[in-house]
Amino acid sequence: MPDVSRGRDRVKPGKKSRLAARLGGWSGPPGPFRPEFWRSPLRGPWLTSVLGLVLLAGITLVAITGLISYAAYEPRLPGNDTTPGKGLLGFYLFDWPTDPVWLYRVTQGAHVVGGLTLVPILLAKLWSVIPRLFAWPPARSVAEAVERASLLLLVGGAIFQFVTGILNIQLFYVFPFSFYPAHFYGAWIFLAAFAVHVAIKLPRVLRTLRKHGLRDYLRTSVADTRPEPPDPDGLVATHPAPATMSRRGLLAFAGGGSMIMFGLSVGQCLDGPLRRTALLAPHGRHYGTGPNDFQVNKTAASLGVTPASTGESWRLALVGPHRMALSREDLLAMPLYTYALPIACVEGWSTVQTWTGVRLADLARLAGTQTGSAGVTTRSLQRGGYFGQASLSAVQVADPRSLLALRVNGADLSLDHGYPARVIVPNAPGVHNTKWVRELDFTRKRP
Ligand SMILES: Nc1nc2c(c(=O)[nH]1)N[C@H]1C(S)=C(S)[C@@H](COP(=O)(O)O)O[C@H]1N2
Ligand SMILES: [Mo]
Repeated sequence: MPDVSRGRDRVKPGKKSRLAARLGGWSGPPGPFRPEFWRSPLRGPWLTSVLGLVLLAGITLVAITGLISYAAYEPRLPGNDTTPGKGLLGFYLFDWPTDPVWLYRVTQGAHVVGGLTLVPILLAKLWSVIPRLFAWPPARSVAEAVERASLLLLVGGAIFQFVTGILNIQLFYVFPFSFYPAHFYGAWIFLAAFAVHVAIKLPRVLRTLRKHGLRDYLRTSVADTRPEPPDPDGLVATHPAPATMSRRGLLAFAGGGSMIMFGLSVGQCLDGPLRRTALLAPHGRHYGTGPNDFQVNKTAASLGVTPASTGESWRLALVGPHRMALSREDLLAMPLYTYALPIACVEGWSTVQTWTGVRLADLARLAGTQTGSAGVTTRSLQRGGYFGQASLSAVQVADPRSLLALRVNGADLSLDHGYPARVIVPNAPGVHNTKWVRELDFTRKRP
């Protein structure tokens, strides 16, 4: 064991840069900028490698499902996208399918629940490398300066993505910018830095784990816990304190934190009694009564939708080669269809309900468009807010399960669920299921 009783101020400064030497032997700012400040004997390449591998798998999942979510928003259709000039970043976009109906429910649930589950692992990983983040001097060479700058993007990007994502799913819109473009551009900046970081570090991670394996360090008790051998990255403490926790204990702590995050959030993607376990989901429990008792994000009242504007005088405007205005009675007299379809919000929560209404394809035909040729832009009665309008593709309109829903679970829609009529499209993100529809505009040509 190295002598841990030595006072911090008596520690001889380690190898210092020429710059520091020229500064008259100044050994840099005190505290966290000095290697001897960091004394945990647990830090080292093995611990960082294990956490790094878990994070690599988790972030890959969260990144892919996040990019899928952007594609599901159909950003190429008018009005659906608020990122100005996504340009090359949209290279991978594809036509979002209506099958399988549960796909967006699963990918977005995985994105949000996965992100929450990774928080303790991310914090543990940052803790394991924190001496590196304070390394002084900031750089000894140009290459090192580039590496430090990329770390700034990596760590800053990760924190930015997690913080904006979590604030958003908590409906806590405190940032002074729009979440959607910020999270999208942030994702690409972070992913670029992440890819570089993985390319540089993965060989070392694999070498470390091949050399030590999982077992040796996991078996070690607190009493037998010793620092790893000194490493070129300076993760291992130069002046370690005695262990108060084993590496196994630290991983169990981080992993247990992860399981708690998972356990307290996954319920928002489930229907049935387990939904109540989603204590980390922010949504209140007074949605509506009977058949309408399921999640409401935006209430009618909050968006200026009143019983007066949705009463007898309400008409649905169809815009196309033929224009017409339909009352709710007119719609109820058309052929009605019933499907069980999910609402799956970008915020991760989802629920399957049984919807009854008129096919969008039938309404498109009534407006004079040819079968399968028309996309639609839906417009809501609401005043203000962001999601009063959405564009659906021709494929979405043509799907026989795409409905202008009038009823849910056998009862009329409640005002909060979109009365007199709302859109329900299989596998679409929730935001495209426009409530309080006043107009369906089929004039856009394909797609
Ligand atoms: N007119 C209108 N329709 C809307 C919204 C809205 O804000 N206004 N919110 C959308 C969102 S983001 C989702 S997830 C679904 C379900 O939201 P809800 O729970 O508010 O019904 O409705 C969508 N339809
Ligand atoms: Mo949503």
